[in-house]
Amino acid sequence: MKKPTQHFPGIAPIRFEGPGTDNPLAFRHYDPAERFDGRTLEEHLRFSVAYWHSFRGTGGDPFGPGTIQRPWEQGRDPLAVAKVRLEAGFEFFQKIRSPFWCFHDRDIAPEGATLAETNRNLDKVVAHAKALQKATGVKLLWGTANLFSHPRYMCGAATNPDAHVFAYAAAQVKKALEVTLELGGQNYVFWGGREGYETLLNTDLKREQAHLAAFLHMAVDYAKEIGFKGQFLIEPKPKEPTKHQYDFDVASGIAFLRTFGLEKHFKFNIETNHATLAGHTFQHEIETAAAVGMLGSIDANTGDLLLGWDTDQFNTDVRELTLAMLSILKAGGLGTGGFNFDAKLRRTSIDPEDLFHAHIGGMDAYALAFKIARRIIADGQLSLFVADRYASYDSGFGRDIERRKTGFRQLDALVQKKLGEPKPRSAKQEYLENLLARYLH
Ligand code: XLS
Ligand code: NI
Ligand code: NI
Repeated sequence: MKKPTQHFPGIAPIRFEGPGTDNPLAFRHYDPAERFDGRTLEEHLRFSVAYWHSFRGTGGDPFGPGTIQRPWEQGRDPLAVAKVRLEAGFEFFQKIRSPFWCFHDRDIAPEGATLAETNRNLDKVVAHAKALQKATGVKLLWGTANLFSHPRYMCGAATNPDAHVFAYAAAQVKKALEVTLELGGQNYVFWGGREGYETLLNTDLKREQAHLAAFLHMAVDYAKEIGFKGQFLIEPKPKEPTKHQYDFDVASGIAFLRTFGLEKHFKFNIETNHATLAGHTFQHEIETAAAVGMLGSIDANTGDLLLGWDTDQFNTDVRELTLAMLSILKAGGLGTGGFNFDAKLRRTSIDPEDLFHAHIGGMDAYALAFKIARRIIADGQLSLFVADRYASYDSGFGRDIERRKTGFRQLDALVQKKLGEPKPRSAKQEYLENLLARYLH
């Protein structure tokens, strides 16, 4: 048999060499085989590569075209190129030791002249992807449909004022669900990039939100019909490309899902850079979802604090990731979710090797954060502090408040007859920041 082409010649599968290594193409903290509580780190972290950035990203920005030219992007038949590109992708997933990948329907196969032709193109590439998944053991973390790039979606997909566009988007998601099922996808993501508006002068907000809900109900119904059991995920983002997006953040997502009776079917895919665009920390979004049992998956990246858009950089900020990991571990992990590197190379990082450096940095930072967070939890000092801070609710009238067994009249009597003035107690933020720093360094 002919040996398959090596798209990343000279780069061997990345190995764990430990914190002391000076090999830039080795893991320092991520040892996929290391065991914690009977599971390997690979099973705990469930890393995933985002196909759109790592294999469709060209480095283009609003001021200039792409800078990144991959050797495998050659030939005139877009379907043939799509298949070779996918092979390069799977070689990368294996070499970077990523157990999962994620894609949009339009990332992997070109659109045809009609929806039927587009679907046929997709089927051909999906068959190839299925074979590659089987050969490599790499699995699909989630699938999704691109409902934001094509001009037909310029005014939204499910929230488009034209029902014709809604119908087209429905047909597209129908197919994307079938394809995700075919590839054994463990989740399905809705990111509503153009589900929002630019101005209320031309927009019926109430109707658009109801249409979005109808769309999601149809997706739930169709998944049931075809036997897709993966977890549905909403990926909130406050803006970009649309000025006002309906899935602004986790809190507005919860309100939306509950308003329309969808909360049982959805969890959240939380993206670091989307959290910060909404004016929140990454950890805030995780805690908000976890508090209602709706933490689903993570799109792992970061923004640039000096830039006001989704720069989708690889995140190596161990402090931020440790805080996020603390909240994730406290919530019992991500279940069928994982850490998907929805992150891209800088426009100036044009070598195929840069894909490795980027992912190694991200994976090592998450692995280190995971270990530090576990140490913090095992030590128990932080959680003891918090537990103690709320201890007055553990018994007596505090417990009655939590159980709703008391009211204003009783509490008023209690204060006037017994308790008097509360004694303020320091929240000790600086002490706790120093405590955190001890684990980090
Ligand atoms: C864009 C989103 C997108 C989703 C998938 O900002 O992060 O990449 O993850 O549609
Ligand atoms: Ni994302
Ligand atoms: Ni994003």
